Amino acid sequence: MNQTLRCAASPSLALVKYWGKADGGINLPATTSIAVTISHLETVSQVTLGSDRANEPAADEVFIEGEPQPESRFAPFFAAVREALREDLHFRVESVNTFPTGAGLASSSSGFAALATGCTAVAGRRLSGAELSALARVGSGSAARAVFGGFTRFAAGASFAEQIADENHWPELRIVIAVVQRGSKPISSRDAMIRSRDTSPYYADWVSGAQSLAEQAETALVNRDLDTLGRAMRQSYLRMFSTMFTAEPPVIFWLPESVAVIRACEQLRADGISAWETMDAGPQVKVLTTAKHTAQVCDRLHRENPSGELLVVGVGSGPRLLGTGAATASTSA
Ligand code: 2P0
Repeated sequence: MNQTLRCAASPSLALVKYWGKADGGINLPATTSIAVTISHLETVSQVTLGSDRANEPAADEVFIEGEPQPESRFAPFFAAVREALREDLHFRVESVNTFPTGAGLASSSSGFAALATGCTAVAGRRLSGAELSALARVGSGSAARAVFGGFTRFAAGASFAEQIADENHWPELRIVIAVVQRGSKPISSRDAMIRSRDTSPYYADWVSGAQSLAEQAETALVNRDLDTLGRAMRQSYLRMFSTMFTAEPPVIFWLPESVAVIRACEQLRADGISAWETMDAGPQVKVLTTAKHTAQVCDRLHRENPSGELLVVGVGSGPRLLGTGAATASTSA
């Protein structure tokens, strides 16, 4: 009988961005990123273990929201799983997201964090946090961070991310996600990242300035200093986008509604409310604030875009194993 289990993981939202890859390995970051794992949004993956024995699937299969995924996207990851486990195992995976897929809400981070955790657990194995992070990284760079709860650092050139502080470090922190458009983005973040590196005249400056922003952000978040963190965040996302705007051809994920949210955050700050926005490879805007100001932030953003959806989340935990299917990980050999 096949063994099956389910694993849930939440996305890693970069406060200071990973944008660009270093040479020498798969998804090694060119820039240090600082991130928070967010609560409530999750990828839930059901992982079924096959093997090289007869009558069991010999190939890996992945379905997201019921759609079969191209083998090439997952092949390096499954090869890394087999290498880490030193076993010729194969997996069937069915994943669903509790949030829009491929719309710049970091579904690849939660997706590969859930997969790395689920594939190793279903094989009855437990890796260290660093090993799990390195494995998830092969699937997607940002997933290296999502195997941890709380706050993380993924240093330039490193093969795994590390936790800076756990999910209890900053309980008042809230993230208001303004979903300005659902649906997939016109270009994948991976391709946009490659194009920025290969064609933007600003890419080298982006990389050389990133370390200082990461250090400022890390100190600020250790001190729970939202305004200092916010200023480093703002520089990070705007510099990242400057490499996209100046790529050839340019990559423009922003929509008019995204800009309206950015303007609304400026207004909130002018009114004395700490609300600091960031954006990723998509049109959604994520606004960091505190529990005390969340209602005012939501009111202001709702007035700006009455038809837009707002999600309020906090700091989340790392991946968790859910109920099992036909058998549990502990029953495996
Ligand atoms: C981040 N992003 O730090 C940055 C900021 C989007 C903008 O990591 O090629 O899907 O799989 O390593 O992780 C999104 O890119 O890229 C991302 P790959 P990934 O979260």
